[in-house]
Amino acid sequence: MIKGFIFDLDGVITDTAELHYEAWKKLSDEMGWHFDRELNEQLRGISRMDSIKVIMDYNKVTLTDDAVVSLATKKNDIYVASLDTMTPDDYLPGARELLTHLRTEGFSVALGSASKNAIKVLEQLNATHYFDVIGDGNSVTQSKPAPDIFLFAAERMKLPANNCIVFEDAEKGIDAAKAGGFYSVGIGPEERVGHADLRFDTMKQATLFEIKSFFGDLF
Ligand code: B16
Ligand code: MG
Repeated sequence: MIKGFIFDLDGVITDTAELHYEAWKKLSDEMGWHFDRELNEQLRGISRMDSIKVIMDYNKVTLTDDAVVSLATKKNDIYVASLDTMTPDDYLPGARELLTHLRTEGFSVALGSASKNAIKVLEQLNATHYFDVIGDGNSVTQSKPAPDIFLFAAERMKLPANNCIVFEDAEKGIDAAKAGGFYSVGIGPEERVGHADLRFDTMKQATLFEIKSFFGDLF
């Protein structure tokens, strides 16, 4: 039986990918590194330190560990400052409606994000009250495609994995949900999240009615 929902943040609740892009672009321009939207796509759902490694590998750059940490921190300072512009108008269309519906129907709801800034993002959106549990980049050490963040969220909700549906926009996020034994809903194109149990192009289509219709007897 489905009793809980676990939501990724960037690409599911809100589109912080654009703000991440602008911050990485600013850092890359300063460093003389190539960085474009295609490369940004590869950073979807992966941690900050894994992200800078992807950018450095692409640019065939090697630096000391301390230098890498300091550059990742610089990017984060740019990103965090840009979050101040985020408001409750910045939910992805359909996300707030689904969260509200889940609350009224009494489901347990958790966040399962790779971001260490998830609490700040939820505060900017005024979304904290929708979540019983917050799992973020500070909750576990192994990032997606390891299932740890979703297992953390389920455990805190006191639910087994097969009582929960994970919402994810990243290929590695769906991999993580499957590895943990969760049901999964992918948000985005077939080539990215086609391996989810159920897929929608956008959150707007992901209504509780559609989800219940698909998972049928599990509700
Ligand atoms: P931070 P999600 C992820 O969020 C982003 O998709 C990814 O691009 C970012 O690198 C990661 O959070 C870490 O974010 O630098 O704020 O800790 O999709 O897991 O909600
Ligand atoms: Mg995401």
